[in-house]
Amino acid sequence: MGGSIDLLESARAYLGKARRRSPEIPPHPMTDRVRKMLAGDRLALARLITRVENRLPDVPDIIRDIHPHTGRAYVLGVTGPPGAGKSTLVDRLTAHLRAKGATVGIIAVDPSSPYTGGAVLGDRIRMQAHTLDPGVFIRSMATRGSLGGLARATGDIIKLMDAFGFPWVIVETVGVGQTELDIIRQVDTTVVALVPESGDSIQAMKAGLMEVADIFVVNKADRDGAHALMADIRFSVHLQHTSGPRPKDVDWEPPVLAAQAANDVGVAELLDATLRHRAMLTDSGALDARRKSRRRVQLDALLVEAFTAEVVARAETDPELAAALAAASEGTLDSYSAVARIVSKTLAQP
Ligand SMILES: Nc1nc2c(ncn2[C@@H]2O[C@H](COP(=O)(O)OP(=O)(O)OP(=O)(O)O)[C@@H](O)[C@H]2O)c(=O)[nH]1
Ligand SMILES: [Mg+2]
Repeated sequence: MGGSIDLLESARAYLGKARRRSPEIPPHPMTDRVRKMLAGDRLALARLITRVENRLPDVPDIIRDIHPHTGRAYVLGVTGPPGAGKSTLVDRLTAHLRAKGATVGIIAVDPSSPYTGGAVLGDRIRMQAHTLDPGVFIRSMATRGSLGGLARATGDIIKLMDAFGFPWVIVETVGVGQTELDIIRQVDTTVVALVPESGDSIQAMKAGLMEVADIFVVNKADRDGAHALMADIRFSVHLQHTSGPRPKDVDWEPPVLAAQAANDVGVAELLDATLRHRAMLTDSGALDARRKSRRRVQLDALLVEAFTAEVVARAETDPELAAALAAASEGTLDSYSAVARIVSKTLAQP
């Protein structure tokens, strides 16, 4: 419920913005902040991220202005159960990327935490080796009590970091709820980190994780049970790969690697696997195809929001529309008929 109210609010803000801009008034120039951000100002980047995170009304303008500068970053997702060592892995991966000369933007999302603190604060501490490095930018995000816009906000922050010029953007997220899956679907390569001791939670998460994982890494391989877990995952991965129900756009069997992130063991191999996955996606054309369909999914979601907001706004002065909405909510009219009525009425009047 909270999600759909969110959706409406953001759609209203979005439409409000679009409406205020009449054809004779030229679109306002790029804001100073966007210009500064594109010129490499980290403070401007941080402030733009805050605007996106808080879904302020100028987000559509920001995204429009940065759009020509996006599409260059490679986006890596790291997900897995709480405490699997995701932040430590991201920290070590970042060190390896920095050693190769690449700069890195990091987004740590914790959908379960309503406040910026706790685990997210932990992320800051674990990644503090990089806080003084101008080639690394770390941003933590919590839900602030609503999951509704978190995936979209993450997607928009990826765009900001991309436009800023980071060739690598790494997104860390916990678990596999719907919001996390929506977040992970926006990355190019997904690393799933598991640990020997997570036992039951792995079983519960396996279905969802199998679907999104491009690379598995069993972290804390210094602990008992790592080899058994790796064998178990390999078996499932192979089964899924050879007899999975869905047709695949690429022939890639997710490798299952071992790591001890805290000791920087296996991290170079993890980066190698990521680079191999990236090369495979790029060479096969799948990267382009996937990004295209991702953009289409985002467009469709925005269209639904914009149309819904338009209908709600018009219903305030159009009794027929208001009646159709009310009848559908009351249950006196079925929703298919209501939609047919609403769509034809709305499209008939520009
Ligand atoms: N023994 C061992 N401990 C590790 C290893 N890697 C990370 N840790 C420890 O595991 C704990 C959790 O690590 P994090 O990197 O915060 O894990 P996380 O998955 O980001 O945790 P959340 O973001 O809270 O879900 C920390 O105390 C790390 O030092 C490892 O390879 N071996
Ligand atoms: Mg973490």
